[in-house]
Parts: sequence; structure tokens; C-alpha cells
Amino acid sequence: PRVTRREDYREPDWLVPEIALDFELDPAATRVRAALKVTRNGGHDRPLVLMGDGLEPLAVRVDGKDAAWTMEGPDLVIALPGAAHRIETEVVIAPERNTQLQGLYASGGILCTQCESEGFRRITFFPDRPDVLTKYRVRMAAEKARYPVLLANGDPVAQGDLADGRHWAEWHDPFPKPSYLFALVAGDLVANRGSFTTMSGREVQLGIWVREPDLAKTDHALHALKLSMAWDEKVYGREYDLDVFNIVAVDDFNFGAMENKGLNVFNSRYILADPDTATDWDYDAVAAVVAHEYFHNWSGNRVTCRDWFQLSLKEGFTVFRDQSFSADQGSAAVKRIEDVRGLRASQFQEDAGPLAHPVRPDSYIEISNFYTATIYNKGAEVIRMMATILGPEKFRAATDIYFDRFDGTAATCEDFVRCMEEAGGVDLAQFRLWYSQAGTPRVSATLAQDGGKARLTLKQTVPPTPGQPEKAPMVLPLKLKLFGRVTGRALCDEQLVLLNRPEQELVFGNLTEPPVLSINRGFSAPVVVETDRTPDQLAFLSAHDDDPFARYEAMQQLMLDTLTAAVRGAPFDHGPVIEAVRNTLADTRLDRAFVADAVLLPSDSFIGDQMDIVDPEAIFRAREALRRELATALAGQWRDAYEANRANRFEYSPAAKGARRIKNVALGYIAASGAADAPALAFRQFEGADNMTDRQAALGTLVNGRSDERAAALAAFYDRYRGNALVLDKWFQTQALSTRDDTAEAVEKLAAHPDFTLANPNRARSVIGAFGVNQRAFHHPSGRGYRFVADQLLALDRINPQTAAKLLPPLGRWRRFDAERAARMRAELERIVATPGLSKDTFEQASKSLD
Ligand code: HT7
Ligand code: ZN
Repeated sequence: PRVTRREDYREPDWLVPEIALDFELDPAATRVRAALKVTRNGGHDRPLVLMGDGLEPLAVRVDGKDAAWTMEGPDLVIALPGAAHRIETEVVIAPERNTQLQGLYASGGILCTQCESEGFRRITFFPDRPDVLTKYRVRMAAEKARYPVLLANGDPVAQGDLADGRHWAEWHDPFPKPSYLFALVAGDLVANRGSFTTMSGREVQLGIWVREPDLAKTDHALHALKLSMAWDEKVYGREYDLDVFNIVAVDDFNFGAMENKGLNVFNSRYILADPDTATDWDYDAVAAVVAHEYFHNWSGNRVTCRDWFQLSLKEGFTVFRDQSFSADQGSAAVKRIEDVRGLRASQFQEDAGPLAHPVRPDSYIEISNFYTATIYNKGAEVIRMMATILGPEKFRAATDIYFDRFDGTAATCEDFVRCMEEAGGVDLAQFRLWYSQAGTPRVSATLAQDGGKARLTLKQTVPPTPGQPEKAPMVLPLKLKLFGRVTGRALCDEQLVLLNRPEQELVFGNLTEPPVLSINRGFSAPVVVETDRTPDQLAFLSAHDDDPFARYEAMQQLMLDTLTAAVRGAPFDHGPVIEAVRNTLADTRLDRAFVADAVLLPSDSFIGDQMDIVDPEAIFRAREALRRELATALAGQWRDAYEANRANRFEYSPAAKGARRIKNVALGYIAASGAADAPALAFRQFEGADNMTDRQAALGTLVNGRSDERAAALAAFYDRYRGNALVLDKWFQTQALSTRDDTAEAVEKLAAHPDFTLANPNRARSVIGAFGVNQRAFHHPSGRGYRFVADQLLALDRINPQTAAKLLPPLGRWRRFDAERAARMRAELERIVATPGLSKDTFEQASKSLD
């Protein structure tokens, strides 16, 4: 397959200032007529190349006359004599046969589009690249009874009825946009409507469109949308710009959602929420994704990307914006802890494996494979570091310059960094390495006391990654502080150190007591920090640090050091962890949600990430042993925490969420203690819960065990929710995540369940995706887990290559496992690569994983 390289970027040969699209919608055969105004860009004589994917031109006219054209592979090529022409094309496509869910497709009777990254070329011939900005007029007609609602980008301008039970609507979008932001939807939908008055006093009509039975589950999304609109005005000075903002929820979607101009299309999983069907995690995710897509209206739509190598320009920045928004809605500390947990689980793993790539990649085979944790989450960390270096006022001044200067254009990461330099008065030349170098930097920090002085030595290394064997030192903004071990008082103010050399030394004076180092506070840099802090010092910080993230981190490090020692067979002592957890549980000043995060042990896979060769069974055993010890040593405290937060009628507030969280963590520990009444307790919670958070947590606890209640809960859950696809996904997912030793076998049965289907990405991910991150089960020594994932992935590749390719990375981590497992994993990768007709999506992931 062809490789696209960043260095080959060339301006488009032809621009398209305007397009008029006319859709005769029909699931089996939709006729698409396009009229493009094209203008030659510069003094060349190259023909017009209109990209297509699986399209056949039924008519091609230039300036009103039939014209000569050729096909070059999937693309339509027309030689044009002048500087400006009108091109008309006509094609017929079949949305109901579109299982890839790219382009125009059908989902549960709704016709909808997904064009990012390269789906527009599956609808009509067009220069389908993000630096061609066009004004769109869209007319669509469809059978009125089946598709009473017709939506597109921009503002509605006209509608009417036709003969034969059909009707039509016309929409104009006044903002020039790239083709990836095009959208239309036709369906039998109803709206939860609202309005928002912008800061300049314009009223915007809001609509969350769903199928009628789901209407009652849309209030949370609508509320989140209004909060997001107000937040972007207040924090970034960004106002919405059209008269309407519509969101449509569909069940079949390759991703979370899509920011199409004025018409966001969402995976229904990130819109629908009510207490009976959505967990607190789901509620938070709905608000975060609604905010994310809304924020794209400026960071992505008004200012878009010049080419797909700049993807993090919109995605990293928008994730940073949505994370800041969510932090402002509740506990910022808890949000930061969760974001870092997510970053470590997905991005650090990606950066350490065969698919590692820079935040601004240099090449790709299939761009869909680059919607990764590196582009999104590491990209957000890169923006966060610049915000930290500049400080809030200068950062805001920089984003103002960025939005004003590049409004209506397709920009680059370099453009963004220059705005930061200009407003911040800083030189970010070396900082730019964050965009070009892959790999997670490692910092070692050692603190040596010498009388009233302490010397801190910081060293950095950046590990080699595919194609980048040698790395230059980076700029690492590290917030740090010293605390006195005796009094617990701060021995200095917090400092921001920019570590930009391989090694740097800092000296602290006037010390009156032994210092303890608090470093990378707030996770100011996305790096791995290794320190020589003792278990006693970590336990001390977990109780005294005034930065909540550093406090959490000290506890995690203490747990991790204990667990990795146990796995390696080195001497270890559970005592300090037990004492630290005891103290944290007893500290009534702490937010319950924070306590719940702090007392959770690192996951199996995060423990594995610390080892050169991962031994899944040894890790599982060590973690279970510590869990059991914590559970029994603190049995009374877990019971107290459970009881204190038990009488909890559903309310969606930070306090109520925190109470549910600590209660459910406590339930897990009660079960881990082996208490005889634990299954009954969990089952009672399962049956009596008035919300999905408590019900699913109880189910999860039971599913990890072997009680009679397990089967009863699974059956009851299935019976209650069999008609609700999103909740049924939880039923599948909870079983695929089970820590039991028979999970590999169980998922094979799940895949044969009548409700399992690969055609729905959420369902596929709920089994194959969840199983792939279940370290113990996926790495079953027999290799059956690998075979299962490879079989499913190959079957899915024929239906939906984008979704299939995203499930491959767990198989690519073979270098981290013992020789036998590695050989089995490689064998599956080789089988995948050798499969005839494999998509380029899966080919790229699998072949890179074998290199
Ligand atoms: N910008 C959106 C990306 C997206 C996407 C990418 C590939 C294939 C399908 C997709 N659906 C949406 C989502 C976002 O980051 O906001
Ligand atoms: Zn995005």
C-alpha cells in the first residue's frame, strides 16, 4: 500500500470555493449530483483530480457540457483549459450496503454520514483534503414517512413536499469548510430542543435528535451543551456562529462522535443517559464528548488542519480544552488523576510499542490508524505544558492570536507554536521536539542532603522508538517542592524547573529538617519519573503533600514498588501500603472520589508496563495478594466506608458520585477479603440499586467471583436490559473484563451469543476490545486469547476495517512477553498479514507490529 509522507505536502492544484449538492436519498440507491465551482491555484497546467472511493461517474459535465475524463484508480481526472470552471458530476451510492460506516450509511433506519478523514470521497468526487475550504449548499429529498427529518450543516433555508410521498429540504452553510466536516442526516427523529443566547446576544436553537423512545435520556447532553457554549465564551472568548446547533445520536458509529459544522453526529453511547442505564462514568463521558465536539467549532472547524499530519493541532488542543472544561465542573484534582491514569494506560503503552509515533507523524498508510492516544492525549499534554510555561494570561493571549490569525484557514502545529512564542515572549525551539520525537521521556531524580543544603540531580533520557533510534534532550517542565520530614511543612515554594539538558542540578539551602521531594506535581510533564524515595517518604507524601495529584502519585508509587518487588521475587513488605491506605481512608477532610482513586491498586497492565518481560500470572497473584491483605487488615474500615455511603439516592453531583465511588471500591475490597456475606451483599446492592453505577459495580464484583449469585445477577441483568443495546454492551464488557481464570474460554462463548454482532462497533469493542486489555485473560498461556482476537479481527476486517484495525494493538506487544507467548502472538500477526484481501488499515497495524 501507498505511504503518504508529511514532507511531500503540496498546496492543492485546484480550489473549490463553492459546491451545490443534491441528494435523492434512498437506502438502496442514493443519487448524488454535485456542482463544483473550481479555480486553478497558481500557474500550473495540471488537471483537476477529484478523489473518489468506490464511485462510478454516471455523468461528468464541464461548464454545462459533457466533458472528457479519465479514471486514475479510484479518482476522476479532468483536463481543464481555464482558470475557473463549473464541474458537475453524478453518482449513485448504496448507504444500506455501507458496513464500513464511512461516507453515507444507514444506522437503525437513519441515514447519516461520517466523512472524517476520507469518507467524503465515498459520497461524491471531490478534492477530499482538509486544506480545500468550500461553501456548501445542500438539497436533499427523501420519502417523508421514513425520513421525516432532513438535516445538514449550517442553517436551514427552505423545505417542501414533493409528489409520491417524498419531501425535500435545503441547508446552507455560510462558513467555508473542508469536506471532512460535511454532514447530512435523514431519519424518523425527535428533538430535545433548547436555546442559548450568545455573548453578543444572538439566540441559537439547539436540538438533540434521537429516536422517540430515547428522548427522555437527552437532558444531560443538552445541559452539557449549554454549559460548554458558556464555558468557551468565558474561558476562550469564543462565540458560536450559526443560528442552529444540532446533534444526532446513532447506534452504529466507528468513534465517539463527529464535529461536523453545526450538525454533530454522535455515537448514541455519548448522548443517552439516565440513572437506570448510565453509570457516573457514562454521565461524565457524555458531558466531556459533547463539550469536545462543541469546542471543535473553533479548534478544528473555524481553524482547521492543513493536512492530516497536523491532526493533533485540532485534537490535542480540543482534548486539552475538554479536560479543562470537565475539571471546572467538579473536582479538578480527581479529573487530573483520571486523565493521567488514562494517558498511562493507553498512550504510554503506545509510546513503548511498535506503533509509537510522534504527535505530528511523518508518514502513514491509513490515516484512520492515527486517531490515537498519542495524537489526542499526548497532544493535549503538549498544549498543557505550553500553558504551564506561559501562565494563564499569556496562554489566553496566544490562543486569541491563533484563533484570530488563522480563522477561516487550514493551519499547522507550527502556526500554533509560533502564536505561543509570540504571546509568551518565549523561545520554543527545543520544545518543538515534543511534536517530532516519539517515546515517553524518563527522568531520574535523586536528592542528597548535606547539612542545611540539599542537592537535586535530574537526568533525562528519551527511549528509542521505531525509526528514531537516537533522541535529543527535551524540555520537561517539572513542578517540584520540598517538604520537611519532621514537621510536614513546605521547605520552599513550588518551583517550575525546565529540565532541558541530559543532566541538571539544583541546590536548596536553609534546610532545617530532612527534605522529602515532591516532583512532577500536577503531572506537569508527561514523563516517567524515577526517584530514590523510600517507602517511608512515599507514605509521608501520601499523607502530607499539598498537591492532590502528588499525593495520589506517592501512594501509587508505593503500591507499585511493593508489587513489582513481589513479582520479581525481591523482598517486599505490605505494611507501608496498608498504613498509607488506612490513613487515607481515615482522613475525613479528603474528597471521597479522591480517596477512592487513591486506595485503588495499579492495574495489572500498568504493573506489567514497569517490567521488561511481563508475567501476567505472577502480576495477578501479587496484586491479588496485596488486595487480600488490604481487604482483611482494613476490614472494619471498608465496612464503615460501605455503610457510610450506602443510603444514597441517585443524584448527579460531585458529592453523590464520590460517595458511590468509595462505596463500590469498598465493596470490591469486602469481596476480596473472602467475607462469607460478600456475594449476598453485592447481590443485594445489585438488586436494590436505583442507578447503573451501583448495579454495574455489584455485577462486576460478582462476575470476578464464583458464587451462586454470579449467575443469578448475570441472568437478571440480561433479562432486564436485553432490549437496550448500550446496556447490553455493559453485560458483555463486564464478562470480558473478568479477572477469573476461565475468561478466555468465556469470551469465546460470548462471541457465539445471539446478541453478539461484529456489525455494531460498540458491541465488537465491548467484547474484543475489553478482552484485549484484560492482561491475565488475553495472555492465557494456551494462546487461545490471541487466536480468538485474531479470528474476530479478520472477520471484522471484511465488514469494518477501521474498527478492526483499532483492536489490533494488544497483539503487537509481543516483545514484552516470554518467548512462548511472543511466538504465539507473532504467529497470529503473521496469519493476519498473510490474509488475502486484508484492508490497508489492518495491514498497516499488523505489519508495523511485526517489524
Ligand atoms: N474528529 C472526530 C474523529 C472521528 C473519526 C475519525 C476516523 C473515523 C471515524 C471518525 N469519527 C469521528 C472525533 C473527534 O475527535 O472529535
Ligand atoms: Zn476531536
